[in-house]
Amino acid sequence: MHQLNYRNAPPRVEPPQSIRYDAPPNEYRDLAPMPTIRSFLEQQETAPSLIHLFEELSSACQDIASRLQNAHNTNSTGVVENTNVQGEQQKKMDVISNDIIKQKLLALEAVKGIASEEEEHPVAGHSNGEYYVLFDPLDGSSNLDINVSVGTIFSIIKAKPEEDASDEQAYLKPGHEQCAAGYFLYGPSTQLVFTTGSGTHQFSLNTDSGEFELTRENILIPNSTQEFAINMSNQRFWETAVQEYIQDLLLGEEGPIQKRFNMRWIASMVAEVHRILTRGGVFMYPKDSRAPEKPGKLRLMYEGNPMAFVVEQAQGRCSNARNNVLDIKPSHIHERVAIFLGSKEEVDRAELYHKKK
Ligand code: P6P
Repeated sequence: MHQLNYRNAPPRVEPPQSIRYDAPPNEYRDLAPMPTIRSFLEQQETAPSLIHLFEELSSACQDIASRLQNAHNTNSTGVVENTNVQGEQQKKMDVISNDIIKQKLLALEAVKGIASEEEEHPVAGHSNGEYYVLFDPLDGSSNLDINVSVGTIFSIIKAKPEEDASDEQAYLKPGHEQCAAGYFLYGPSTQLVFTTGSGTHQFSLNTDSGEFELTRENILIPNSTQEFAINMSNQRFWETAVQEYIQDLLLGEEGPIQKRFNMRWIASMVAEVHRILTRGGVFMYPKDSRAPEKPGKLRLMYEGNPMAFVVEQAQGRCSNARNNVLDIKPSHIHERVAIFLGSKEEVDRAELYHKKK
């Protein structure tokens, strides 16, 4: 069992190795408590204001997790009348989750402003705040009524004192400028996965203590995989390069890739990314001829960029099939992007099929 005692821990050694922590039996917990968000980030010498932001965001998402547990009992899985800026029908829990996170973050001195999938425009916070927080409060909420995992995705970028936090231009920084990013996954357990630029790490909510505890440090995505995720019902709308790539995946051993593939599609990006961080794979949401003016379905600022940061810090890749997502210069806050994300070998291969075209 890996030594859990973090008191006077030696400096972290590189290169990172992926470590799964076997929690000590409860009777030993007081001797070697599991690292928490605070103890872990303090050991990484993270700015105290960012640690506090993480703690407050985690508290908000714990609240969301507990409300989701009772969503069916409180008739909260349905839709509300209005549609959001995306033109999508809003779920009650979308609105509730957005309000919980927005209220918690705007109360923080460190937050200069927020942008949300559920808000048409950014909302200014404290004028001296150091950070902008962009988030999708409840991704995959169409799964709520069937009780399938959903999640919160967040991206944190440094603010500049002279910027106007009510102007979306202030938020439009390429993904490689993020200082932190991650997601909360509301499933059989509540998980938090994040990066601050020093690896990608997983914390699991201990419902007894109410603490998120480190359960996987320096997650590494396997370089190759035999599992892909795409919504096959859109096949006729994809670009030729995507059709040919997926066709070759389906040909398995008899095809040019010469190995059998399995397929998954959960229709909840957070769950797909978590599977890929757990066992590898490639997740794709390509451009679609039904909406040729849109580069993809998923949103760059609060889905593509945060997931790209998390995945790249776990030695995977995230591309729009032509460029690294993290290098895209954003042009508006709700901009969409095509996503090819996960095991490096398959993201590289998907790009190659596009280059040939
Ligand atoms: P489709 C959820 O609505 C979402 O934004 C992602 O979480 C998910 O991967 C995708 O859309 C599912 O899209 O077209 O299969 O319903």
